[in-house]
Amino acid sequence: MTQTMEHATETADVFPVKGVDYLHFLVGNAKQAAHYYSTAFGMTCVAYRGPEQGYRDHAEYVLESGSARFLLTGAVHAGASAAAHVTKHSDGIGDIALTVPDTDAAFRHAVAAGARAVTEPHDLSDAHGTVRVAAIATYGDTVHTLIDRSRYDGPFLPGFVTRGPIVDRRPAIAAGLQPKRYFQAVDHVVGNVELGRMDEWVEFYRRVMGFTNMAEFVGDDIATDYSALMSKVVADGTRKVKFPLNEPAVSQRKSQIDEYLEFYGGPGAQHVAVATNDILASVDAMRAAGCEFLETPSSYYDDPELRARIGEVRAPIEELKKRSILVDRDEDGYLLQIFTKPVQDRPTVFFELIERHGSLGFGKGNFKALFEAIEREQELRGNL
Ligand code: TYF
Ligand code: FE
Repeated sequence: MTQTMEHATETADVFPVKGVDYLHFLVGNAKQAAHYYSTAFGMTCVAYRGPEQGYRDHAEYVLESGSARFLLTGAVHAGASAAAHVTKHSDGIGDIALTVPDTDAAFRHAVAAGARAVTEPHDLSDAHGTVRVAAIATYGDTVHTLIDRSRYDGPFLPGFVTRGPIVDRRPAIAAGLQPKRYFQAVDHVVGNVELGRMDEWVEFYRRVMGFTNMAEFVGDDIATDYSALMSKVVADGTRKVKFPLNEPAVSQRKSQIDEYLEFYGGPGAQHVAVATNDILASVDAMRAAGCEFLETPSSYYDDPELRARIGEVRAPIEELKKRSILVDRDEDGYLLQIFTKPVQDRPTVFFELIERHGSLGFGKGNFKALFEAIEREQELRGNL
């Protein structure tokens, strides 16, 4: 009886989400960014809109890899809104859009719970149908667009036209030189917020979206020892949408989060983790295309404690070592992960590739090695 009641309360989701709809990158040069995400990330261009379609302000490219979708927007004149975002932040993520079953209900709930309204619910239509969109503000200049696309079957959103791949990877795929897809989905999107404000944002996602705190966190103990950051993870009821939130921790060194906040010009999305089912092949292809990854010292792999802890994983440890791929294991299984260096000149947004084998965590066992690698980069930049 109690069981059933509890279950009933849990499933009465106040803010149901189907997943991350797209990540909106506002960039200085969308044409070149689309090329980079095609070549270095193996993504496929599927849609476009710009001046040719009567949109006078921006050129916008939609790239996909499995269910992961990036919208890349560049200003085509100085007064366009993307230009202001880029002037302040450089290339960055302005919108973490969520697919919802009912835009109006989600928006109403969010605003009643204290979220700032950015765009009131409205319809967008073209020959492919109608989508209903609205938007609310989150940390910094970042927003969450809320999209119901159940009545739409076009290539992306009304106004966009179908556009083919920017590079033809078919010969390389056929020759076995490149994986068909380097990743299949967005696993999590991390936000950096100001010192002392992490708990407010955890509370925001609880109140506004009904997200709950996942067990994984970086608390005071780890923060003071080596990480110089605190972190908590919020997720929707299905755990499909996961948002870790970081704040700087007070320590002797300058926190990597402080560095981000300084160079981004405020809070924002720090990294996007994409889920891959073959991290070795993906890393090889991305490296071959010029993507840079953080390096892991060989001592990480030679540590007998690590070897004992991780046990058997699906690839020989030597193969992971060659590529700087990290391993972590918890009670549910294990994961393989690796981090890129920042993907623009500012030390801000970067990516993570993650291959999960049961583990629902974020690589807690790797935090020390990872944060030391990030600090080596900070030092090279003169920001430590
Ligand atoms: O998403 C995570 O929690 C992991 C670890 O600045 C992490 O990817 C946490 C904080 C950070 C970099 C990586
Ligand atoms: Fe991560």
